[in-house]
Parts: sequence; C-alpha cells; structure tokens
Amino acid sequence: MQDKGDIDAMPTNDQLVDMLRLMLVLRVCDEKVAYRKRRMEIPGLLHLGVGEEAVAVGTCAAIESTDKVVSTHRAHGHFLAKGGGAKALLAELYGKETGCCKGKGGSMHLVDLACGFLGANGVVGGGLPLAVGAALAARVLGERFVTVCFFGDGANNQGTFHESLNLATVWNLPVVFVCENNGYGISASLHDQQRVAHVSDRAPGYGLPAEIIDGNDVLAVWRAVSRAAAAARAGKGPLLIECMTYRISGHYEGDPQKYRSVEEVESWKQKDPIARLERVVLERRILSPEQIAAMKAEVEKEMEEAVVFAKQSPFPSDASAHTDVYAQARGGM
Ligand SMILES: Cc1ncc(C[n+]2csc(CCOP(=O)(O)OP(=O)(O)O)c2C)c(N)n1
Ligand SMILES: [Mg+2]
Repeated sequence: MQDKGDIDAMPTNDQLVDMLRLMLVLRVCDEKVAYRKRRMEIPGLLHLGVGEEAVAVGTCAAIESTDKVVSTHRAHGHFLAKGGGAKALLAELYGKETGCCKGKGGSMHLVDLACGFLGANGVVGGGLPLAVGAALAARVLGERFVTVCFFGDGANNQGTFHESLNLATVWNLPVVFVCENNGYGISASLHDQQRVAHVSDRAPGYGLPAEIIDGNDVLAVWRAVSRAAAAARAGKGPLLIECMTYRISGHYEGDPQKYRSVEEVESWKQKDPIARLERVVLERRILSPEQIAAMKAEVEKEMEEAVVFAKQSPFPSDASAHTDVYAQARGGM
C-alpha cells in the first residue's frame, strides 16, 4: 500500500457544517427533480442519487477546487458537489439556455470546466479512460491537479475499467478511482454479474492499491479521498476506493423497481448518510437542532429558487442550434 499520510486527519467543524449543507442540497435538489419529472416538466431519462450523497460530497470536499472530476450517468450530485451550481444544473435539465451546457446536454451530459467538472457520461465505463487522460495531461503539462474518477460497480466489467486501471498504474498517474458500489447495475445485482465479491478485488491484478469503505459515512469518504489525493499529488500514484452505498432512488426516475424488496430499501433508509452526519454535528454540539432546521429551510428555499430560475429561463434560440456542437466545432464533419 502507498503512504496514507495522516491517518487521523479530521475535517474541521466548518467543513462538517459545509458538508452537511451540501448533502442537503444534493438531496433536496434530486427530490425536486423527481417531483418535476413526475409532472412531466423535465425531458429525458434522469438517474437520481438519493442515498449516495456522502460519496459525492465527502470526495469533493477532500480535493482542491483546481482538481478535476469525471462523472457518470448519475451525475447531479457530483456536479453540485464540485461546485457546478443548482441553477446551472436545473436549467440544463429543463433544456434551457442558462444551463451549464446551454440546455443542449441534459442530465447525462453535464459539464463545467470552470469548476473542474470534466463531464457526466451516458456510456457506462466511459469516464475511466477520460480520467486517465486528464491525469496524463497533468503529468505532461507539469500541473499539480489530481483527477477523481467516479464510476459505478456496473462499470467494473467493462474493458475500459481494466485498461484504465492498468495504464494508470503503469504510468503512476495522479488519479483516484472512486467506485460508488450501490450493489446494482440497473436491475442486476453485482453478485449476479461476477464471481468476485468486490470491485476492489480487481485492483491487485493491476498492482493498484485499493480499499473498501463505508460510503454512507461522509467522514470515512473524506478521510480516504484526502489521503489518496495527497498521495497522488505527491507522485505516489493512483488508488481505488470502493464506497459501499445504496441508491434509495430507482435506477431512473419512474423505475418500477421489481428487482428489489421494500424491506431492503427500508433497511438502507436506516443508514441514511445525511441523518448520520446530522447526529455527529449534534453530538459534538457544532450545531443545535434549531440551526439544522434553519439550514434545511434555507436549502429548500434555494432549491425552489433554482427550479423557478430554470422554468423561467428561455430555451436556446433556433439560431444557436448548430453552435457548441462538436461536429461543427471541428469544421462541419
Ligand atoms: C456501455 C453501456 N452499456 C450499457 C448501458 C446501459 N446502462 C445504463 S446505466 C447501467 C448500469 C450502470 O450501473 P452502475 O455502473 O453500477 O451505476 P449505477 O446506475 O448503479 O449508479 C447500464 C448497464 C450504457 N449506458 N452504456
Ligand atoms: Mg451500481
């Protein structure tokens, strides 16, 4: 294993409060998106991340604003946690000009290069080679940024996963692979798809250090990613962190979810990562119950404002239909 740095590192009280607030932002935002989708206001397929907020928030809180993130099809939380902004996200989902991709991308094509969010990706496993490429760019350009690659457990049977792990290790690149292991790829459980129990079981085959953590414990995520990013930045190479978590939302909004039992979902609701951090913040008397209630009201108001902003924003003009399209940017291929 590589040097893990300060194993007792803990976030400050301010960081804990920020993480709690951000997790609430992710939760409330996705709940509002689900509601608006059911009212048929938002087009396209939506993959929500209710229950998985600790992975996105703990990871992005542990890295620097200049670091990069590569995401998946379940990208809203990663986008918000990296600083993408709720208005830009909501407007993008509504297909509006004020969205992060001017309304032309939607849920699975979110990008915000200004905050280091290199992109969501509708192709399962598609982000892994991009993250390795970004890490190689840091090396070639002599820049100190680290790239975090979020990916789901379903991606670990894709060829891109294996090639990316191998190349990152061979070239000792500054990349942290963060697996959101929620136990399912659409309706198929991990155990129905492979004969090794964990995604991280793949790593030793490539000489890649790996660890398994509780992905519903934002402090565990923060600590693991802090150490991994520090090591990667110091030239000690990549690491894989397998975060055990669960999506309370269906695979997509509207999923009938016949592949899992109500009892299973209920048992994971008891392990809610937000309630868990709330308990820590209360026990340590960092915030009072009243302050947490006020924070929730504030987040609720902010997210509602973002919805209104998205709804009131204009659609992109007909005249812009051919701008910001890859083929045209390349000269009309
Ligand atoms: C290359 C490819 N194959 C199949 C799909 C269809 N698909 C969309 S999401 C998904 C499951 C992904 O599971 P996982 O990586 O565990 O992410 P999760 O949805 O659990 O967050 C699949 C198979 C796809 N988008 N891309
Ligand atoms: Mg999964």
